[in-house]
Amino acid sequence: MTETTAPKSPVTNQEFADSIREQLKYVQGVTPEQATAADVYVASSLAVRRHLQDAWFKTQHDMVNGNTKAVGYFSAEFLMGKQLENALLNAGLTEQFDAAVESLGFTPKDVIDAEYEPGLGNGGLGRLAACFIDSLASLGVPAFGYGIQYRYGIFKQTFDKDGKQVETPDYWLNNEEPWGHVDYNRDQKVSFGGEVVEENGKRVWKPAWSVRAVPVDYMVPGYKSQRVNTLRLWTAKSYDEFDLLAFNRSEYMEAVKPQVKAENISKILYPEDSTKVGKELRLEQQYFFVAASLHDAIRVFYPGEAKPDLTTFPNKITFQLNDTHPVIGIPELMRILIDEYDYDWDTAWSITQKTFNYTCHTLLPEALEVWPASLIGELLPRHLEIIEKINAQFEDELKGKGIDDATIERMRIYTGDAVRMAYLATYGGSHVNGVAELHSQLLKDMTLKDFSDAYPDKFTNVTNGVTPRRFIKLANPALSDLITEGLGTDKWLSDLELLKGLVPLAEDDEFVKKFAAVKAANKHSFVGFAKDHYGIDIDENTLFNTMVKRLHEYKRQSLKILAVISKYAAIKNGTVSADDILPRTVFFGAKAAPGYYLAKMTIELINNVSKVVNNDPDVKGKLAVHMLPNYNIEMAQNLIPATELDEQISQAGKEASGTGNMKFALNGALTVGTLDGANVEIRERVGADNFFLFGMTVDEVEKLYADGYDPAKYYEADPRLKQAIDLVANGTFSNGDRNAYAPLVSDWLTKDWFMTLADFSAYADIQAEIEKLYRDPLEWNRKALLNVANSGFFSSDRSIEDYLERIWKTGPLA
Ligand code: B1H
Repeated sequence: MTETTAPKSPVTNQEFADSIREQLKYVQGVTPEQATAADVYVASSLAVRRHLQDAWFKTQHDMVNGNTKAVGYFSAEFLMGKQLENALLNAGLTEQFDAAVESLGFTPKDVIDAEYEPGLGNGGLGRLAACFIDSLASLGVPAFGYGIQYRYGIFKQTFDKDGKQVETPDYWLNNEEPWGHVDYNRDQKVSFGGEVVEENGKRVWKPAWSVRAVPVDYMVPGYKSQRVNTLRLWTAKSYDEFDLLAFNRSEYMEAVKPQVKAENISKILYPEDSTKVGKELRLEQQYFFVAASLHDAIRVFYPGEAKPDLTTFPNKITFQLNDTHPVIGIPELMRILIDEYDYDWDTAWSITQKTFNYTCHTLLPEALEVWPASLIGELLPRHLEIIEKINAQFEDELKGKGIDDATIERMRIYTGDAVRMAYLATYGGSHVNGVAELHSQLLKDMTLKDFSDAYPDKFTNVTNGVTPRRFIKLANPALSDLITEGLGTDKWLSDLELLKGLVPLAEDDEFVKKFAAVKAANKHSFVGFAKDHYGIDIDENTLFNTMVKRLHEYKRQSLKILAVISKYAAIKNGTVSADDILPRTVFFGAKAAPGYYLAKMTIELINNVSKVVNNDPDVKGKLAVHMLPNYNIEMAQNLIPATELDEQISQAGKEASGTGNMKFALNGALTVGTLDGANVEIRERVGADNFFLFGMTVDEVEKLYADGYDPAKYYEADPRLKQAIDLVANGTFSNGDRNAYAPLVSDWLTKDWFMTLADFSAYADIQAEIEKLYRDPLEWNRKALLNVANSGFFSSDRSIEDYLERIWKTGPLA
């Protein structure tokens, strides 16, 4: 077939322009004169897709016919960010695009900016999935991303006049979306409810209702790899579009009920992060996408075969479960094999266990999903039977290993009314991995200790990474050019360890000054971005200090804001002389889960501290605080390159990895952080001298919990802390209202589960060290450059190579 010939070489400027014109004419239905930047964006995107089409076919063909096992990455979230610019880069079409749109009278940046960012993820976990599929394609590994095309992504965040978070729906599909290709002919039926009956000695599931899963395909072009993988996101449609009988009875609402019920499944992304949400709809979503994906994979790898030999399935594809959200796939594959393809239990189990692997992303026990068995029974009765049987087999296996009853009791997958998805995943797959060295160790020592004792060989680590294409090349073109200049090659974009070649340049003052100039230019650009997007004025001659991530108590935005308040008080009181004050601008960006009370109150506090501080003439030019609304990928791409000091200050033992920390280090920010998650590995690599470490270690945290933690003691002991908390309590940031933050203050003084107060003094103390270094720009920038040079390990390409070697046992297509 013609699809197997090499993909076309990049089109010329002229061809690209012609392609845009053609799309404008026949797809958009506008003349070049009528076209807006948004039209040109859509036309350009279609032109890029068109260009990639043959490589996409070829990759699919080679995947099915080649001898390399594919990867199926199952994830409830893919936080992709804007597509066009990234696709142009990976396809090698950036220059042609620039020339083409200019010839049409447009500015490339306006066209790129016209894209509406899809927000189909909450935070780090969803962005990791997006980085991973970029790396898989760039390494030439055949892969599918499987997930859900939510109609509404993560909510849009604004702040009301009191500084409270307001969530509005993110109706991203209200805009033309040229990237997703809806494929009605590759649909799957997904069923729910009903009962299981005995027929001819077989258990037969008679579901009560079904929805139609329709795939929306996104091309995932690899960087310079000539490979184009697929991100297949399912959307739920109704089989019973419309109940005409009800309509004819004038029951209009009733008439659309089946449609609404079906479409609700892919309606909205749950805006939770690091907590579990036990909602029926959420389980429906999880089952919906994994059931459709498993059937889809069988269809893809055994085309047209009614009785495929599925014992070969684990040689065709391996499925990675991104956290517990897709774990219902394990009993679903068992059900498919036994009920639909007549395999016996043991064969089915062997296939299933070989096919799945599980990544755990948390250490918080409350984040491990546990579904009520009663709910699974109602929604998926056949799966509950299978889970019961898996559990029985599991207990037998543990007994056979000589494990005592008390331990077995603790390890049960299914006990009482609880089905523990992390345990099901650990037993039901071949490998379990954590996402940073420390995290994987703590999983073995604590969260999944019994399992690690019983199955030590299953456990491994794969430290997270980020794609250098989006987070260096696109986000920071000036730094990219300087790196290429320093290394004499741009190969570092697909082999990030080459950044090591910059280490000697840290001794070259001229190069360090160029590096400093890049940072200054990025700060300058961000000032413009912030003015345009948020209407704020920023003094670029201040230290840019950033804390961006989801709002969660364990991440300790509280620690940062208390330190800011303490600094504010010191300036006001004259405890520091004007000359000693290092001017700083503090940026926060954080969304809070809508139902997370203390997190939302923290946002409100930050906003109101910002109001007071920024309007106080006494601190003008010395300290400014901005809570930037709606932190998303676009903001990250603009703010990270402009940041000089990055905050990674979670309580040790709570942040599984973090990936923002990697993006900042790679963009030449210094980190102030605790020994938590991937911070540990970043510090090891960039060197202890180039990282501001403070705070308790995991062991010290554990000891303090064991000894009995009393936050009030710390409040009394450090006058800086006492003053900061008193200012929150006495209404300084709430127009004199002493009740406004009472719940937060009371939590700090009586509970403080994440030990913000215990770490405050160390955090406040290290600020002096930070400011001292910043006063020596050459030394600061030398260290920042060493962060860049030594962070090549944190490429998601390296993460994927580790997965290939340690877990997936596969590699690139020939
Ligand atoms: C991470 C989540 C998460 N861990 C539940 N767990 C969710 C949990 O919608 N939910 O219910 C959504 C997300 N997210 C993050 O994963 C970790 O906190 C980070 O430390 C880590 O870097 C990231 C990627 O591994």
